[in-house]
Amino acid sequence: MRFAIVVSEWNTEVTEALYNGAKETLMKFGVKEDDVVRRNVPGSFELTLGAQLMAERKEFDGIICIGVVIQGETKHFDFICDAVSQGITNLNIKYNLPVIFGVLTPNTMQQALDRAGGVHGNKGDEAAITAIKMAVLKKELEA
Ligand code: RBF
Repeated sequence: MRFAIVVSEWNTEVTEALYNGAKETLMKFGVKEDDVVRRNVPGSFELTLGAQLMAERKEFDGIICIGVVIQGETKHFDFICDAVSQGITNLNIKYNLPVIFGVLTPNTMQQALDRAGGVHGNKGDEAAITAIKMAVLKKELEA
């Protein structure tokens, strides 16, 4: 299977840890390194278009979107989270393709770090497992 990972460049300390977790988990489950394609976007708001451009290539079994929007640090929190969650939902339906919401929406940077390889694990790993599960489900149901 082949996966795309789209990574937001805001809060890179966290998004890089999420990306590394996602990529390593895909590879742990047998995906080849050459079959994991990464592209960056400037911020989480751009994840929707980044994922759509990947979906248009028709070469991936799933797309993982990674971003971090910290509630306590931006008044734009609701606008960005609403836009990207709705945008990613729409892509799932438009392309009939797993497009995974790997976006953390914590109150503080510490809560983000706790979920990016800290005390609460790495949500990038979970995003990768979700992508694999949904890609397998799609293959089974479309076979
Ligand atoms: N992008 C993020 O991924 N996380 C953020 O916490 C975040 N905060 C932002 C706060 C403000 C005030 C603005 C203007 C943008 C922020 N962005 C953030 C960037 C946003 O996702 C997008 O890249 C820009 O709004 C350009 O479309």
